[in-house]
Amino acid sequence: MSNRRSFLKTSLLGTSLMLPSGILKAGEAFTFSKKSQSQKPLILSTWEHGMPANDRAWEVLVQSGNLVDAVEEGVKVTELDMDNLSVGLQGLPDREGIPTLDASIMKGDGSCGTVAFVRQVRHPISLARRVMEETPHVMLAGEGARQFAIAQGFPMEEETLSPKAEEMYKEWKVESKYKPIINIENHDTIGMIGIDANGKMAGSCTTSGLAFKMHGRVGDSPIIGAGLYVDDEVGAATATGLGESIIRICGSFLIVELMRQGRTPQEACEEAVRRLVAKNSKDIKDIQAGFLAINKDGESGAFAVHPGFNFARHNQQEKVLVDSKSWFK
Ligand code: SD4
Repeated sequence: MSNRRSFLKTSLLGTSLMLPSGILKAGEAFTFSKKSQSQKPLILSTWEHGMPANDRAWEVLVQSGNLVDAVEEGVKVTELDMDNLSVGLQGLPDREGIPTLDASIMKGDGSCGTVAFVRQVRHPISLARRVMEETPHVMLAGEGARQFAIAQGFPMEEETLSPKAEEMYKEWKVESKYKPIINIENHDTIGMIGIDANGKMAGSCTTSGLAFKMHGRVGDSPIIGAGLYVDDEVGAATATGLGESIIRICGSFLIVELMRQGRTPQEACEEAVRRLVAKNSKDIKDIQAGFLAINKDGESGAFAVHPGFNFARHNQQEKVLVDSKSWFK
């Protein structure tokens, strides 16, 4: 193991110095050949905050060779990002003014752990990992998840809203109307999927969920198969956007199963969006959802319902923010 690790470390370090970084504009996404897409290791994350998260994940992968550590540590950056109002305790609260968090982590061998509707925990992704590694269960929710966090020595945080969240909550209370705004406040969840040099895969997903949701509402992010799914035999997928629309089609599991049947990651993401649009047709103009996928050859894909979804992609050649294509133009 140490030999493999030091080899991985050396080879990654050698190339990481040469990584160019930048932003691909809409239309440039996926114009590269299939061959150039096929890169291992590879890390993809949703949205622009995926860039610093991927940077951290890449650094951990280079240093340790451990992809599960990488996807956990990567999204922890976003959980602490005070500018992100959809991830972590600084996220926008539910309609009672309480931030409640959802997270999941999964390995390609089928191991997984998730927490839902958990309060006062700064790093729900680490709690999800403890569920995976320290319990016989897959999912803990609400007060039970919080008690488990205390038992595991996680510090409990005050439930004071971040200044920005407090301001927006006060504004929201004036009318108390719930209407998600496409690509804004409600869509900043981070989903991260990665494949290492040996073809092993892992993923993580963490969110404070929809702003001003009903107390107790759980989205797709902690639902294995909806917000995240990873299978070393086939590939990995993660989702962002209106969780209800993603749960209805078991989005991430659907994408992995489509890849199992021979679709490319891009084709699988597009088919999942087609299905999501069909199952949510009534409100589709107000629903944003986006998917990311990787297959076991290191090819990747992304697709969204509406324009505006982007994602961060890090491999040995580049670290870039890419605009996803979408169903509606
Ligand atoms: C949810 N999928 O709770 C999350 C929200 C989200 O980017 O993705 N925001 O429904």
